Order: sequence, then C-alpha cells, then structure tokens
Amino acid sequence: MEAERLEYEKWLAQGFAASMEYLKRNPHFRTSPQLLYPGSKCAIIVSVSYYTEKPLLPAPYFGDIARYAVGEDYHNVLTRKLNELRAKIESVLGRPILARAFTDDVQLCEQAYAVRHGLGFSGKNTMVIGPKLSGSYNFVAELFTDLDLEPDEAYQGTCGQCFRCGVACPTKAITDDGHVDANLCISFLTIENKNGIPLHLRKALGRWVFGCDICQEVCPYNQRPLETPWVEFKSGSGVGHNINLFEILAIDTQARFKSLFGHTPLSRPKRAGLIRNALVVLGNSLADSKDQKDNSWVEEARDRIWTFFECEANPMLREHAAWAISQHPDAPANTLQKMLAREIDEANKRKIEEYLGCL
Ligand code: B12
Ligand code: SF4
Ligand code: SF4
Repeated sequence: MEAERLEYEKWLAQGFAASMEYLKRNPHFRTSPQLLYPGSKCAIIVSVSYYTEKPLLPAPYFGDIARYAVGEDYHNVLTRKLNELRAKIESVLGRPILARAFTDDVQLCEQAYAVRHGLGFSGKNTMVIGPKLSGSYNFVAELFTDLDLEPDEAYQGTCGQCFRCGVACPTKAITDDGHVDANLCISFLTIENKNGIPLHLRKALGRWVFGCDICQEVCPYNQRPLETPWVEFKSGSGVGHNINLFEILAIDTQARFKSLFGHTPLSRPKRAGLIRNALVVLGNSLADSKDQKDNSWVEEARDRIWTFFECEANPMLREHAAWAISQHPDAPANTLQKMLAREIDEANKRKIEEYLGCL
C-alpha cells in the first residue's frame, strides 16, 4: 500500500483535506490496518448499492438530499449487517472468530482496499466504480478478521478520456488528475464544514441541502444503477430525497434536531450546519423565483427567514439569513434594514450593509 500512502499524503500536503483535522492524524495508519486492529490477518471488503430513484422537487422551498443519505444511518446498518455475517461465518466454522466491522472509518483508506480487492476501480471523481455492482452508488465496508483467506485480484477498469464529472462539478472541485479538493466540494461544505459557507460558493450549492451527487449523476457508469436491495437505505427509513426547508428553520434546539435526524446521516452537521445549508438553498431558490410559475411561496419564505433571524442566537446563521433575503430579485430593503437595526454582531452589521449596498 506504499503507492496509496504516498497518494494520500500528497493529497494532505496540497491542503485538500480542508478543516477535517481527523484525516491528518497518523496518516500512515490508514494503509496499515495491522497497527490499528492487531490480530487481524485478512479483511473481507464488501460493497452495497444505496441507489434509489430521485423524485422531482415538490416545491421551491424544498432542498435535495444526496442519495447515500435518504435512509437510515449507513454506519449503523452496515455494522449490523457485518456482525450478522460474522455470526454466519462462526456458525459455519463452528467456532468463534476475531472480527471487527467498519465503514467510513477515517483511519482507513477504504477505497484503496476496495480497489485492491476487486470491487471496482477508482474513477476521476474518486469514487470506487464497480461495473458489476451499480456504478459508484455503493458504500464500502469491511470486516477485519483473523481468518486466512485467499486474496482477490484488483479490478481493472478505467475512465479513459472521459472527464464528465470534472466538467459538471459546479465548484470545479475535481482536479485533472482525479482528486477532490474538499475545500470546494459541496459535500464537504454542507456536511463536514463547521463554519459558514464561503460567499463565492453559495450559488453553486444550488438546491443541495445535504451532500451532492452531481459527479456521480453524469458518470456513464451510473446510467443504469441497481436499486438498493435493502429497505434501510430507502426513503421510508429516513428523511427521503427532498426536505422542507421551512421545517428546518423551525428547529429551535439541538435536542429537537437529534430527535428528528439522530437515526440518519443528517445528524452529522448538527442543527447549525443543516440550518446554514437550508438558508443558502432558500437564498438560491429566492434568486430563481422570478422564473418560477408559482411564486406564491416567496412571501412566506421572507416571513419565515425574518422570524428565524429575530430569534436566532448564532451570528453565523443570522448572517446566512440576511444573505438569503438579499438574493430575492425584489429584495425588500426594509427587511434588511430591520435586520441591520436588530443585529448586535459588528462583523454581521458590515455584511448586511454590503448586502443592502448591492440591492
Ligand atoms: C474524507 C471523505 C470525504 C471528503 C473528501 C472526499 C475525497 N474524494 O477525498 C468529502 C467530505 C468531500 C467526501 C464526499 C463524499 N463522500 Co466521502 N469519504 C471520505 C473518507 C472518510 C476518506 C476519503 C479519502 O481518504 N480521501 C483522500 C483521497 C486521497 O482519496 P482518493 O483521492 O480517492 O485516493 C485514494 C485512492 O483512490 C487511491 N488512489 C487515488 N489515486 C491513486 C493513484 C495511484 C497511483 C495509486 C496507487 C492509488 C491512488 O489511493 C488514495 C489513498 O487511499 C471515505 C471513507 C474512507 N475511510 O476511505 C469516504 C467515502 C470515500 N465517501 C463516500 C461517499 C459516498 C461520499 C459522497 C458520494 C457523499 C455525497 N453524495 O455527498 C461524496 C463524494 C464526493 C467526491 N467526489 O469525493 C464513500 C464512497 C464509496 C465509493 N463507492 O467509493 C466512502 C468510501 C465512504 C464509505 N465507506 O462508503 N468524502
Ligand atoms: S460531490 Fe458535487 S461538489 Fe463535490 S466533487 Fe462531486 S460534483 Fe463536485
Ligand atoms: S464521469 Fe467519466 S471521468 Fe468521471 S468518474 Fe465517471 S467515467 Fe470517470
């Protein structure tokens, strides 16, 4: 795994891990699982489709959820299923085995293992693409064991001259040589990022309120994806493909947020992160409202954003609320004036003045 380790360290050195500090700790561990899981000899690497068909957005005040997150939290589901696999192996062997299940474990280069073990190849969008599975709409997970198993052969596949993902990426986060700069990736910005969304990237978020699938949607290998075989990854087990942004603005505490999203991947950015994203998407939707057939929702959006601003203690969120209001082509200067009068944070005051100046 020397080549993969060097590739990973190069990615870190370029600053592409953004503020994900946990990825920078002990990078050599990621290609040396024996250091992390002493006693394990072999890993069983698995992959499963999470793909479900996406319906049209029901209304402009709804946002899009990336497909991997529409159902139950995959960490729980995959760990549970791998533990069932372990129990089956033990019953066949008639003895206990040493085994630990993982998925999305930041201490491991999971994709490099998946490629080495024949599940697919690494596309320029950096996803493991498994033509025998369903393209790249797959999770990767692993069971480290003390079993002695025959190694699989690496899958030989390639993107060829294609670079559709890089061209389609709204923030140009994919480099020519097939790496992702997380600083620019909508998935990072909406899920892992703890700060505000940089101003120059807000429009590019479009309607993505959690994650992003664009570089997978355009991939030729994903044109006939297999529907997930597991009910846990279908809409009914989680938040579904679209979410009402007005309802997100109404979540007033982290405890309420947890009760709504604790069992889903949306719990990751916490209340503040999800509301921040919802405000950016509402701003983008307000910006497009002139072209919408029915824009009767606009008045309600403005009222809800103002009410949210009035009650919110987090200055980062108040700034995003003011930005969202300023995106409407008939942006009501009076709402921004009211916000300016009420704002107590000096940096926010300057930003609101800027937004007023742009009207
Ligand atoms: C950090 C992380 C992110 C970050 C950074 C993503 C990135 N591309 O680096 C952010 C938050 C942006 C992110 C987003 C997403 N993620 Co993510 N993420 C991870 C995580 C935790 C680590 C990824 C990593 O190591 N990146 C570092 C770079 C260096 O990786 P890389 O460019 O792919 O290069 C590695 C290999 O491909 C290989 N390699 C690459 N080039 C070369 C060249 C040579 C010569 C060699 C030898 C090797 C080699 O070696 C490198 C080191 O391992 C993994 C889980 C894990 N522990 O692996 C999940 C994981 C990659 N994510 C996953 C998913 C589903 C997503 C999203 C699709 C979610 C969404 N819809 O919003 C997006 C996709 C965005 C994208 N195009 O990458 C899945 C992908 C499944 C798959 N089929 O591949 C993973 C594997 C989680 C899982 N267990 O299922 N993610
Ligand atoms: S997930 Fe979206 S923003 Fe990130 S690389 Fe893919 S297309 Fe670009
Ligand atoms: S869109 Fe093209 S370049 Fe990108 S991952 Fe798919 S095949 Fe590779």
